[in-house]
Parts: sequence; structure tokens; C-alpha cells
Amino acid sequence: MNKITNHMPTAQLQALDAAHHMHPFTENAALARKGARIMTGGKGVWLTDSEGHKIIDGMAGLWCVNIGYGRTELGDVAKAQMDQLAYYNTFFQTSHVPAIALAAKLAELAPAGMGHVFFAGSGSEANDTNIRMVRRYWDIKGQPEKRIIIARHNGYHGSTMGGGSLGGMKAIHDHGGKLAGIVHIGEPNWWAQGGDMTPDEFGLARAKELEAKILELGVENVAAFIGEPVQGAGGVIIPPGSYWPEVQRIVDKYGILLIADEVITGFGRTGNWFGSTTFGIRPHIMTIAKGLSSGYQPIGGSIVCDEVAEVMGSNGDFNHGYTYSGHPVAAAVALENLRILQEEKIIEHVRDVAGPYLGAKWAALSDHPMVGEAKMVGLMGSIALTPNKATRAKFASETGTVGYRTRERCFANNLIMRHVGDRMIIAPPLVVTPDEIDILMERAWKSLDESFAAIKADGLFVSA
Ligand code: PXG
Repeated sequence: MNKITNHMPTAQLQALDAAHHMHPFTENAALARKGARIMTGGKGVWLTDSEGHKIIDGMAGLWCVNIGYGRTELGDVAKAQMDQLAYYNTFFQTSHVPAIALAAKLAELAPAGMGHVFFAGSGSEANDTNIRMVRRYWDIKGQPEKRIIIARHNGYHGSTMGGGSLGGMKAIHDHGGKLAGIVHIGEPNWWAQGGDMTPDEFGLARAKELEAKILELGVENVAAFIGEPVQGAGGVIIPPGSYWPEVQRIVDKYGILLIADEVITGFGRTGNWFGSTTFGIRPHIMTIAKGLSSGYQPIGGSIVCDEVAEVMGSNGDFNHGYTYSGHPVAAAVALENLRILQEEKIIEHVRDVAGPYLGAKWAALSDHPMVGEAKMVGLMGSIALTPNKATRAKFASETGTVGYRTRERCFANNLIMRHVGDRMIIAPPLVVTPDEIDILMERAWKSLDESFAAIKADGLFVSA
């Protein structure tokens, strides 16, 4: 068997990586000078690197390893499915057991009335599907001019042309452009942008931007609004309680479609199967990926409400699909992942045990001299680093300087906690236990203390 072993010294692996592997969202020349950290194994919430360090993974890989690493059942299922039927397509009036079973299971788990699934290979692909689906939906309904999709600044919806355009990140638009027909409104980020308003006043104001934008564009031109229930890659921005109910009211009033991008918030992350349930959102379409398979196989999709699915299915072909839509091995693995999530009551564990336990300890981080807001929902949380909590000040240094330095301390202390600008974010595997949370928090405090000391010593603890 051609097994890929960890048979080389780290430096040699790093040199080969630097020579041949182009990393996503990375300046490869800089990484080549530093050398990538090479992961070699995983079990539960723990990663092992090529130097034998045991690292606690506070990010569940890339927000995806919900059931934790090392569940051999998924490999068993993958092998069995490969042996049985490694691949077949679902394009030309054929189907197969894993895609059927997974679609039916998702229909059972999804909110009522969302009984249909269009499969993709990733979250980005699924959002590309969504762009085409909502436009095609309005075509069929006799309103082809309804094409514009409203999204949000600092949202993240993937990095294909479609996903990157729906996302509201200038750094992504700057590399390769942005599709026409997608417009962005403000994000519900009270800490950074709320000024003198209360969080709820600000949440309401940001939601009302949707109404203003619909009226400005003309409702006859607007197809849909897309948002993450909680912005993930944008820094775990948990919206004020007033935000989603007002968005829902506006979407209902104007009859546009609502797409909830559940790529991060789906499959237990917020303490329910879907973030839409946690926030009382009633979407027409939900984007899914990541936790759908806990990252054990690449798979994504769109869960579609009955009305949209009926319209889409009633008027000729929908000329769209991917070779790997509903891939049987990925679907079988996803199904096994859902079985584990459900039978082991992992979502209940998030809601009743790990979420409240980590949430309380996380909130206490706001006592740290460098931490302002500390928020968490389910098992996704963030802290805002600040030189002045009272004024919610930004640092004078370039945004991300303090965040990056803090992340480096975490990395050195064998804790994976990421930074987005000067926010630190966390989203551990959902199976994390209270004992592991204690270790995680101990490392987080230590890293923050070290970072704070260094930042003060270097004269960086200064407001903009
Ligand atoms: N929607 C959301 C809400 C996501 O978080 C995607 C879509 C795209 O999924 P794919 O499978 O195409 O990557 C994502 C992905 C980060 C980071 O830095 C986050 C994601 C991907 C890469 C990096 O936090 N989220």
C-alpha cells in the first residue's frame, strides 16, 4: 500500500512544502522562510505535529471537525462505499443510495419545510449554486429582472468568483474582481462600529440598512439577501438580539429570498442543528459544508425550502451541477458523521455542557487588561483586543499586529486560537470536554499575558 508516512525530518518536509505547495490565503515566500508547521495526527480535540507537540485545536481544523479527529468509523464507511460503488453521477436520471439517504436525513434534520438538498463539493460551490438558483427561481416566476443579491461587508461566503463576490471582503475582491449584481450593506459589528448606540439600537439600525437598500435598488430588482447567522471568518461577530428579527421582518415584507449561510453555524456549532434555529431565522435556502462531514470528506450543499424546490423543478432543467454533487463516498461519510452527532447527543453536549462551561470561562476573559468584548454562542466565540475597553479603542498599530502577535503566543503554547485583525476567535471541536476546556483556557490566559507583556514592552499598547 502506498501509505503517506511521516518519514522525513521536519526541515525536509518544510523545504518540499515550500518548493512545491502553494498555500491558500498565504504569502508563500514568507511562509517558505519560516517553514510551515506540519500536522501529522489528530485524536479528539488534539493535534500532533511533526515535532511531537500535542496541540489543543481551538479551531476544529477550519471550523469543521465537529466530531473531533480520529473517528475510525468514518474511514470504515468510506472504504466500504468505495468498494461497493466508488463513484457515480446524479445528472442523467440516475441516483445512488448514499446521496438519497443523506438528502433524506438532511430533510429530517432541517427546519420544517426545508425538505430538499442540492449537493456541492464545498461551501463556495454551494454558494455559487445559490446565486444561480435564486436567479433562476425568479426567471421561472416571470420576474427575470430580480437578479441582485444583497450581502454584507465583512461577510465570508467562500473564495470562488461567486462565493468571493457574495463575501464582503475587499482583500478578496481585490484579487480577481467581483461579480456584478451583488451589493453589500453594513455588518452588525457593534464593538467596532456601534458608536454611542446600545447594541440593540445598532442591531436594528444595521438591519434597517437592508430595507433602505431594497428600496434604493427597487424590490423588483432584488432576488435575495444572504448572511451568516454569526459571521465566522469575519471575526465571530455575534449580532445583537435585535438584528435577525428585523432582517426577517424586512425579508418577509418585501418577499425576497433569504439565504442563511450555515457553513460554520450548521451541525451543532451554536447549540442547535442550525444557527437559524438559534437566532429564529426562517431561511429559504441554507448553505452547508464543513460540519456536514466534520471535514472527513469534502462535501457541501444547499438545503432548499419546498416552495423554491418545487419552482426549480417545474420548468425544464436547471443547467447546473458538479461532477461530485452528492459524491457517494463523501455522502456516506457525511451520513456516518450525522449518525455520530445525533446518537452521541453531541449537539445537546454543546447546548447543555460544553457551551455553557466554555462560555462562562470565556466571558471572564474580559477581565484581562487587553480584552474588551468577550462573546460566545454555543461553541464559537471571540474576544476583541483593545488598548482601552471603556472607549472600545483600536490599537494605533496596523490592524492585526496585536492579533497576530497574540496568535503567535498561542501557537507557541500549543493552542490553536486564530486572530482576525485584532480579534481572537475560537471554535473547538464540539466534543471538547470540561477538562479540555480548562486546559484550553489556561493556555489562552497564558498566551494573552505573554502577548500583553510583550506589546506593552514594545510600546504598542496605545490607542489609535
Ligand atoms: N460560507 C461560510 C460561512 C464559510 O465560513 C464558506 C462559505 C466557503 O466554504 P469552502 O468549503 O468553500 O471553504 C466558508 C468557509 C477562515 C476561513 O479564515 C473560513 C472559511 C474558509 C477558509 C478560511 O476563518 N470558511
